[in-house]
Amino acid sequence: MGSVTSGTLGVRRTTKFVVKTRFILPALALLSFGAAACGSDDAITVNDPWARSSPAMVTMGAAYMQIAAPAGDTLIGVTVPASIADHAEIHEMVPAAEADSSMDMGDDSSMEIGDHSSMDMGAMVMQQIMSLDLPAGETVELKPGGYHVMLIDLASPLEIGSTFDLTLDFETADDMVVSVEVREG
Ligand SMILES: [Cu+2]
Repeated sequence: MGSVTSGTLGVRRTTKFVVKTRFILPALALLSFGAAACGSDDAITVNDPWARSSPAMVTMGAAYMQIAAPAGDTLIGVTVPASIADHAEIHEMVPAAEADSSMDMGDDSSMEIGDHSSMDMGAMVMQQIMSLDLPAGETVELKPGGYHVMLIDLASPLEIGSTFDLTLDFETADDMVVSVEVREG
């Protein structure tokens, strides 16, 4: 959980590309044995971090990105400078019916037909999750309508073209600071 300066990401990405190209054949050979031995290839990569611009009266913001952890990891926290927002949370989108339900685990007979109109098909609500699993070999996408980083109590509106730092806290890997670009939502 050491700190990483914000300039590191771009350098790391460039380096990774070169390494990957040069060692692609040995890497494939290793993969055929089901083992990835090259430590530098295990580095987590974060692509295209961006945030929606926020209207003047809105106090919450959302940030998105794609995260790949070749060796597998877990995102366990996100922090944002106080000059941007009070704090940040990891959120997921779930069907409203699921979020509201009182743990009625799929017992069909208990479904009362015509009882009420709470079954809003398609309605989604967001809720906080304490961690986001990053399975090995997969790219986890944070995007509108899915997982996202919620910025709570914005200090000021997020303006198009501005950038801010987000620190990603991983269970295994070192913290990573990414520069988030504000774009039109
Ligand atoms: Cu949210």
